[in-house]
Amino acid sequence: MGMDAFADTTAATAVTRTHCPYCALQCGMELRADPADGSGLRAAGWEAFPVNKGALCQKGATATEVLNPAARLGSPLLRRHRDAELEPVTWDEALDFAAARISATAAAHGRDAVGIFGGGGLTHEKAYSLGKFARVVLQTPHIDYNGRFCMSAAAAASQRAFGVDRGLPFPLADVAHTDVILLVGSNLADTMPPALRYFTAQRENGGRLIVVDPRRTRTAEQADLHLQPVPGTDAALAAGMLHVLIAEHLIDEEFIAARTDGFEEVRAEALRWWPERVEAVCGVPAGDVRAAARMFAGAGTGTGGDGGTKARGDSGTGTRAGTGMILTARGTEQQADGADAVNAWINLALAAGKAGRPYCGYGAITGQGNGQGGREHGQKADQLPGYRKITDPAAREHVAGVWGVPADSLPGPGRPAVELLASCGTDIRALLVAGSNPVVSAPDAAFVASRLAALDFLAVCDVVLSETAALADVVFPVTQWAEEAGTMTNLEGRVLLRRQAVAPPEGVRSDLDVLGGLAERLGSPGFLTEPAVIFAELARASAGGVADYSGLSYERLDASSEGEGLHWPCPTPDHPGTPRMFLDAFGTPDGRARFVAVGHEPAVEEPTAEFPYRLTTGRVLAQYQSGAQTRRVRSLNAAEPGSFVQLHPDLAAAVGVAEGDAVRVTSRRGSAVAPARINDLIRSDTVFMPFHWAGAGRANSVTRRTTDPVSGMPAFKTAAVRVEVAR
Ligand SMILES: Nc1nc2c(c(=O)[nH]1)N[C@H]1C(S)=C(S)[C@@H](COP(=O)(O)OP(=O)(O)OC[C@H]3O[C@@H](n4cnc5c(=O)[nH]c(N)nc54)[C@H](O)[C@@H]3O)O[C@H]1N2
Ligand SMILES: Nc1nc2c(c(=O)[nH]1)N[C@H]1C(S)=C(S)[C@@H](COP(=O)(O)OP(=O)(O)OC[C@H]3O[C@@H](n4cnc5c(=O)[nH]c(N)nc54)[C@H](O)[C@@H]3O)O[C@H]1N2
Ligand code: SF4
Ligand SMILES: [Mo]
Repeated sequence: MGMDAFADTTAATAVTRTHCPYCALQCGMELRADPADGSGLRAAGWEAFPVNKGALCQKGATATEVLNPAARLGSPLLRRHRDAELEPVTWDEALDFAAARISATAAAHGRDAVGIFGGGGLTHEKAYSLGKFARVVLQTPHIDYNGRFCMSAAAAASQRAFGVDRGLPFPLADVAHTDVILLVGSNLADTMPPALRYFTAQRENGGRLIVVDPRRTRTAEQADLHLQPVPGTDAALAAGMLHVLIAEHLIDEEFIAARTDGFEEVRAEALRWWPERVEAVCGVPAGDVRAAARMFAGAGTGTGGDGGTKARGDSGTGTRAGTGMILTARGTEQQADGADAVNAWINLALAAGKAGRPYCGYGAITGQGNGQGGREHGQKADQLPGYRKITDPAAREHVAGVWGVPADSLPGPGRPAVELLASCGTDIRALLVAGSNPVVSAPDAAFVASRLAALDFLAVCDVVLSETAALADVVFPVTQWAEEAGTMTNLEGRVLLRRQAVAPPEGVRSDLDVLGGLAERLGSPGFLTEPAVIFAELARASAGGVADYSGLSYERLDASSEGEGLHWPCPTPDHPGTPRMFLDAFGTPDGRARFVAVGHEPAVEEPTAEFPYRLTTGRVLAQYQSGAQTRRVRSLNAAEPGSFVQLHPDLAAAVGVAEGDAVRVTSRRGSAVAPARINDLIRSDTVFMPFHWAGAGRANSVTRRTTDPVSGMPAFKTAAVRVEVAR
């Protein structure tokens, strides 16, 4: 089968089944020609696709608007010298200019002076090619990506505990059959609306939901029990719940002995976290800590213990007695102790024996469209394809063999994202950005913008003129989701084929063509640019790795796309894929899960007299990430036109702010100003801002560059701030 099978650009009545350009749910969608729409296409849910079953959120439903040529870049742009404006140029001129500047930088300052910043929304083919381009063409160690801001803490924690990081080690649909869910720092009602149905089904089946979030979100509204901790104190809360399990003999001694190591040290630490002490640190009433622990263990809630399937809901399937899951997202992970906090939650799941068996386990809810796949195939500073370590001699040998270069020519590990951006303009002199808009989304964004401005050369590949592209010397206008074939791995480790539905507009080329064009000019002709061919090479490069894709191909993915799909690892062409991991053994060398002894570190930046409150940040339903795409969609912009500051009536009264007033939120880094939204859905010592906007309302003007030492994750979700009326 040739490439044409995946590029359906023909009849006006044709329906192309593909996947949403945005989040990690990767909802299946059907695109139909619609001459009335500026993009020529209309999106609808794809009923047979098992994850979203026909549902789309409002972002997915309006995603075709960003295909409209009127919304996007149509030609390469070039800034000829520092004080010049960006002007349209030909592709050859833009590629020649960029290649010349990259060569000049490497000649003057060494190969290490050139860096790449990628994105977790890019297809595998793009992410893999960026990694190969860095190591083979540029021969620089310096490549990292925005996934560092997103999933890195949970990834590091899963590797420590289970030896493997696959966001959900089971299909999302399994949550409907687990008895108790502990959902920590996720507002999935807004961030993955079609996923909510599985949580609703779980409660209809007789299950219980506990939500941990400093805000009473639409997700928390669904919970049987909602705990509202002080931001940044999750590790202490998890230790307190473990304390209760130990004190009340609710731990699973048999499971701990049979399947895990390291409990003794963790037990000793947990004994120091009695519920009243937890209340003092986390602001969660001791009684709620006890109730949550008992509910999670399946004790004292009327659930558990009947030894079989409970069919209490209409669906007749019920939840399985004694099962439970802990799911985390960015609230608990984007902290200065993010990996430790996640391990504290994993410790709780292991102690309760709720892992490594059906309808049990820990999962991280991955965020970006290819957040999972983007961290498997070499776009990360310390990594080679197949989720291999770049420091592992056998991994280097294998991947170098696939690439046809000597293993000792591959550079070593580079710097994690925050450090990479901070070294721009000093030892990094030239940077290529693809698939991220750090001027809006990076922590301490004003500092980051100043570092980018200090570069000798910045090139950006994007669909639109993002705030970051606007700073560039060269902007490459690229094709996006429905205009090209590519593969993605969703939050369940399910590998998906995104099919092309429409021809790209005039003047636009793929990121893959940009890399191919630069490689040729930098003396490495023949760099692959065909997605299906690149995927075949990626599959070979991943063979034998943790994330083994070697049994996958475009043909297999195409054929499997309406069924369960194919979950990695999938090591041979007849392997059925692995929807559920860890049922027999965990991914560590000896197959046993590890308890990780973690303490509770204070949030590093504790409130002071000058900065007495905490800022936490996150998302709203109608905007996506830095907003580069969704701020260009009319209906989404009408729904959420700008930033805001959410604050409790008591805090508003204390600082003299009324509804709608312009509020200034100031930290040691800087200020953001946005209108007040006053309600009692948030703790009275904490304010919340979404991060989707540039300009005065930019939340990341206030956030800090402090990172988690284990994973490099920035502490986006706690900063000490002052709050006042902006005059
Ligand atoms: N609409 C929309 N959907 C998206 C995205 C988007 O930008 N917009 N982005 C996608 C991506 S990349 C991601 S990563 C996901 C993120 O998905 P989520 O993690 O669900 O989103 P957030 O809003 O960042 O954070 C979730 C919650 O964490 C809470 N929180 C803050 N501090 C703490 C804390 O200390 N502890 C705990 N337990 N909770 C805390 C916040 O109040 C917030 O409600 O969403 C994906 N889906
Ligand atoms: N304060 C605060 N800040 C945060 C967070 C938070 O919770 N709070 N969350 C963090 C998280 S989890 C994340 S994931 C980051 C995300 O933040 P960013 O990394 O800025 O992510 P996006 O806005 O999705 O940027 C993607 C860019 O790529 C472009 N694009 C789309 N498709 C393609 C393509 O195929 N090729 C190329 N070259 N470009 C394309 C889009 O137009 C857009 O400009 O933000 C982080 N920042
Ligand atoms: S939930 Fe995520 S994947 Fe599904 S339609 Fe919305 S943005 Fe797209
Ligand atoms: Mo993310």
